[in-house]
Amino acid sequence: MITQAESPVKRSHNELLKEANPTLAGNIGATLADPAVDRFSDDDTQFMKFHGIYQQDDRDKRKAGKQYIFMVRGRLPGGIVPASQYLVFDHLASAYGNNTLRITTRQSFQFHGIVKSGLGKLMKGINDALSTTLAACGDVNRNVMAPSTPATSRLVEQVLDDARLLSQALLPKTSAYHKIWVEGQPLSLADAEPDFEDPLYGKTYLPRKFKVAFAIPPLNDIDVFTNCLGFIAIIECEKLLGYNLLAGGGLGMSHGNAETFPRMSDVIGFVTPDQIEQAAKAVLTIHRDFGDRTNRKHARLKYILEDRGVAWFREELERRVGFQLQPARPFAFTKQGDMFGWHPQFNGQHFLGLYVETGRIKDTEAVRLKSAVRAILEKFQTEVRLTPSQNLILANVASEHKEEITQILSDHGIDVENQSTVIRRASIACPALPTCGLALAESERTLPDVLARIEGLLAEVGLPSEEIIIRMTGCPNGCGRPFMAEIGFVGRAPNKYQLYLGGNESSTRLNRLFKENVKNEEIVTELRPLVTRFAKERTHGERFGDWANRVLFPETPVAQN
Ligand code: SRM
Ligand code: SF4
Repeated sequence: MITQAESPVKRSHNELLKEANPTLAGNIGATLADPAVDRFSDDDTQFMKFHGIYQQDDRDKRKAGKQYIFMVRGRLPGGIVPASQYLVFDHLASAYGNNTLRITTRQSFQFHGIVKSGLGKLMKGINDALSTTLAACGDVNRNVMAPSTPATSRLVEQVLDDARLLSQALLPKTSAYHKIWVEGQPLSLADAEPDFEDPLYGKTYLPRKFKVAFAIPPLNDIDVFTNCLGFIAIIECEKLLGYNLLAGGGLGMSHGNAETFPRMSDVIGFVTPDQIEQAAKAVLTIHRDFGDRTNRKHARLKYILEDRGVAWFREELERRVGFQLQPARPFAFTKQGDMFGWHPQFNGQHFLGLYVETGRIKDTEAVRLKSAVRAILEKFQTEVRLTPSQNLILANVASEHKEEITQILSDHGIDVENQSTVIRRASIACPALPTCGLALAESERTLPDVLARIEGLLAEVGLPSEEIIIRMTGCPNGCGRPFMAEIGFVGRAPNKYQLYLGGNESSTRLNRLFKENVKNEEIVTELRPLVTRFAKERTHGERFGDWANRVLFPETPVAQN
């Protein structure tokens, strides 16, 4: 078989870069050690992604010339963060970043605003805390998601273990990361090892990023259908029988490029827990061998599924694993989202769900969330869990500590019983401006105000406590998964958004484009006739997304798992 990597067609620049420097070291170590430069070369920024680092600049300050800053993304399978690690991250964010920790939509942390002189120290600090940023970005498997809420099922911990297993099994084996960031070696292009070959990824890794997630029905909090590879836990009589394997999900698209589109994954079959590693490696190598290495916009696994079909994919997967997948088992998702406030766990302990506005853990004058979490962890060594909706869980809390934790939060401006409104708690925003180089419009900085206006509108039409899942992103890459929301705002141009409508509560349906260019200040005017009709026409208990899907797009049904 001729793989894409061997095909004579013109490969993208990234492919040639990886092939020439398969340890992914580039010139990073040497540039890091050179205090005279404030940035890395364009080629090195591609390698740095595999190390979990993005070179950015503060776009608010561009007029005065580019000021380079770095974003560092952690790798935290299932979003689990022991207290000792969290406290290190908290310190590193203040010492070398912009004094915030941002929870990502894949249950990890991002540090923003790091200048080059602090980058090495921050990276060393993360690794000294026995955490890593390796493969948090780049053409490899990314952070593996899994339900982290301790009340989701008694089997949460078992599923988390499987997520950790795959996270480890799919890690690239290059030693360059350790040499540069832990040992401080000034590796340069002269040290390139062109013969190095990763046992799983080969010399050129994947054509594009690869994403894995686990879900435990009936909760689809991790948006399992949006991942390249998904595992839906099948549980009977409190026993994990195995997983339905899904493949080919992904949301990123580009405006005006019909070759790119959001896609929900297909259900391929059922595997037992001892088969997941083999199956995951086989799916990953299908992407490796058949993905488009000529066009990075068309290189995700989802396009292989779209172009070659499920039957071909299943056959190829079975050929690689050497066994037949069992037929998929029945499953049903009914909801997504997080639990807030205090809740009992199955083991007699408790957890506290904390709302984090747009995922940014920070201190403001009124709400000092960053200081509060630090104070709680310093005193009780509480485990932190990050959720896919960018919220935070304090887990495994003993009954006798609940009151004091509630008091510490209250002293920092957080009322545990009344943390936020239903609309805000169900929302997501990506970072967008000023750090994201791809942002076409604001997201994180504008969503709170947009939500306030939508809340006003809902009160006006007599629905003051209606939950609507609203997500906003600064561009169509879809980092905040807007294409699954009941209302999705997708950045089109400065101050302008596409309006998508019709996602559902269980996140099992893509929404549809309703309007192309909506100015930020016209969002409420645009939504008013819709929510007014919804308030009058909805069937009993019908949600806005279901109403919009039924009424606004009656003749173009989309797949619903
Ligand atoms: Fe993303 C690129 C932020 C989840 C699809 N994403 C980016 C970059 C790195 C911009 C860049 O390439 O220069 C953004 C950094 C902004 C900043 O300043 O921090 C960025 N993505 C994020 C995060 C932080 C958003 C958030 O609000 O939390 C999420 C980090 C997750 C993590 O911990 O790994 C994040 N990105 C997602 C998701 C959602 C998911 O995975 O569940 C998606 C859609 C699902 C998918 O992959 O299809 C997503 N990000 C993209 C894409 C489009 C990829 C494509 O197939 O076309 C890009 C652009 C790219 O890769 O070239 C992108
Ligand atoms: Fe940046 Fe676009 Fe992702 Fe938002 S959706 S973080 S603007 S790439």
